Amino acid sequence: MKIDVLTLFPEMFETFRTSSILSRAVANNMVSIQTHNIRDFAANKHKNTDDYPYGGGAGMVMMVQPLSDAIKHVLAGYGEEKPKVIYLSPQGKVLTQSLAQQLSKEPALILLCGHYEGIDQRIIDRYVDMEISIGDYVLTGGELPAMVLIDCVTRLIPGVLGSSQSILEESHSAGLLEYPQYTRPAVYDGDAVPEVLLSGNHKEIERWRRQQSLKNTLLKRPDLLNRDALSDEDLKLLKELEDTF
Ligand code: 4FV
Repeated sequence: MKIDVLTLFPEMFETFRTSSILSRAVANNMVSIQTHNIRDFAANKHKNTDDYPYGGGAGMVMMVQPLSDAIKHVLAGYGEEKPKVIYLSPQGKVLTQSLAQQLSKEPALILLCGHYEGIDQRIIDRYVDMEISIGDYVLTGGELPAMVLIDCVTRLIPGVLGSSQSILEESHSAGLLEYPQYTRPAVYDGDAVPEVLLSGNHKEIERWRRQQSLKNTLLKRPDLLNRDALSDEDLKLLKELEDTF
């Protein structure tokens, strides 16, 4: 996957792109992340990229010319198949695991990072295919949301993560939260790992983990628990659980 990021702060992506799983994916040419400094495309004498909002009001707005030329420059690098242009904004569709799965199938993405009060609406009307929000709160810029999106999307590209198995089991992938995890030592400061996990009885372990996922989801994110989508086995586990409450 090729990812082009349009930002006023390309340096923010340096450490991000060279750390952990992402750096390996980049090294294995499974992902390429190219940052473009929007200010490099500013055609005004002072290289300004923001200006006062028409109609007055607080704050500044990112100007249409630098953004438009930056987007056109990146799009010029693509043939027929244009990449999806995504603007990170609080007005966007909230990012979820299923949206991340959908985006992980795209050959290329262009991510637009806003700042100040936002960007000139004409950029959204003319170039933006999708607005995405990482959550209902306001940040100072779109860079962190862009990194969040890159992280959760690229790790879903087959081969980027060591085992695809772990993706299938993790929270949100199966619609349930994950089960508790433990590793050595078996007892720490008097706290022991649940016996079943040391039993080697994989059927029992699977059953315990499934019940724990149901329990975590019921207690922490009941909004995620769609009983109609649960198997009879899960409903039995859930009933057993609720009987203990
Ligand atoms: C945001 C979010 C976000 C709004 C004004 C940048 C800021 C500033 N982006 N999910 N939440 N963006 O708060 O994506 O331009």
